[in-house]
Amino acid sequence: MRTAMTRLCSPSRPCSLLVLALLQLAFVLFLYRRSLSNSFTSLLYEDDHGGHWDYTKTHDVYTNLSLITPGPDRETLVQCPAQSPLLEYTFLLSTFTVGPLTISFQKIPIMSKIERKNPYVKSGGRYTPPHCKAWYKTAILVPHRNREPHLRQLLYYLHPFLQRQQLQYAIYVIHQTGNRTFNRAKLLNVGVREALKDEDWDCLFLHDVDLIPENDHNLYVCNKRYPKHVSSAMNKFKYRLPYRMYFGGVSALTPDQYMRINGFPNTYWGWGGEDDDISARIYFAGMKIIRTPLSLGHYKMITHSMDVGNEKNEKRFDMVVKVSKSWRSDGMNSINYSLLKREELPLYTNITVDFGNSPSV
Ligand code: UDH
Ligand code: MN
Repeated sequence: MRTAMTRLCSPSRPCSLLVLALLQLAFVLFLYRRSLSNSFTSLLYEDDHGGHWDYTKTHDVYTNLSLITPGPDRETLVQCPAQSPLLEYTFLLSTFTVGPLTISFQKIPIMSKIERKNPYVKSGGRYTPPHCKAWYKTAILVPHRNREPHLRQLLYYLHPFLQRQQLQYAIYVIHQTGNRTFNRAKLLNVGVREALKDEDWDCLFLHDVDLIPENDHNLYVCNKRYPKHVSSAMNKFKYRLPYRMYFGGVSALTPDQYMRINGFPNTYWGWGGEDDDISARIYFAGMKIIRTPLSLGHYKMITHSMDVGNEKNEKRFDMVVKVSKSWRSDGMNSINYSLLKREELPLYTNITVDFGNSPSV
């Protein structure tokens, strides 16, 4: 019986055709394997689109924190690696990157427990990696009134998250006292002014107290060119942007970008509108908004109801349409406040300001 080989290779049909077909097959197999391994690595590492993360597989935000040990003399430190090794973990001699974090709000941790779990956080909620020089210095600014349980959740999750990114950072809580209607944007202006007295920060993170990042590859650093909206995919909006210009929740600006937009408006009392004003001033100042990719910008918001003293601002729509006229005069160049207290607490710097006791404006 003639074999397939002899059928294909004969004096009239040289073997070269068979060789060609085999080569083609090998090439197709090679491409197939490459595309498989590409899709595998994009599961593990952030790419330009944020990667494809599996949020059903999560890990503890305190993973690897015990690897942080006292460091040598600060003079001898070298630059930290480009990607923090603390964002990876080793299991059975293989290295894994997980990304998504386990977040639960069932228990509210007490402050002393958070302090115990973060032994390298210094007074004022400051941290500097003990073993290498950080690439970035980030200040986290949290507007606050009457949300202590949320604040404890935020501190519990944010401290290890930031340490694992090997950042130099500090957390500032700007607390509005008095019974005047809440003013989120003005509190953030105060926070920026006060934080910049301490340190030449590379990046300012403006951060709602009730939003917890769900992916540890969502790096808390600024984009050098443009203001960045970070909480692009919040659970309360089904992990999508609620609308195209949305700038609420968590955002990141360099001090230079912050000053170029004249900071945030001081005149939005009560809930809503100030984030749309900020979005508009970014464009009026000749910049654009960039965004953390949706797959990476996942945030869980602690469920809450509307706060007393932060009722909807009925004037917000009228105000937002006038930003082109207002942004140059309402902001960092017009802020006034009375600073009541500045305290270096173990897990954060508390800045208490009084915006007065007069009724809502
Ligand atoms: N904030 C306080 N105290 C207040 C009000 C606001 O600390 O009394 C701060 C806090 O950082 C908060 C941020 O301002 O995260 C923004 O306010 P918010 O959380 O009320 O804003 P959100 O967009 O509003 O979450 C949702 C309104 C609640 C609707 C409830 C429907 N179930
Ligand atoms: Mn909220």
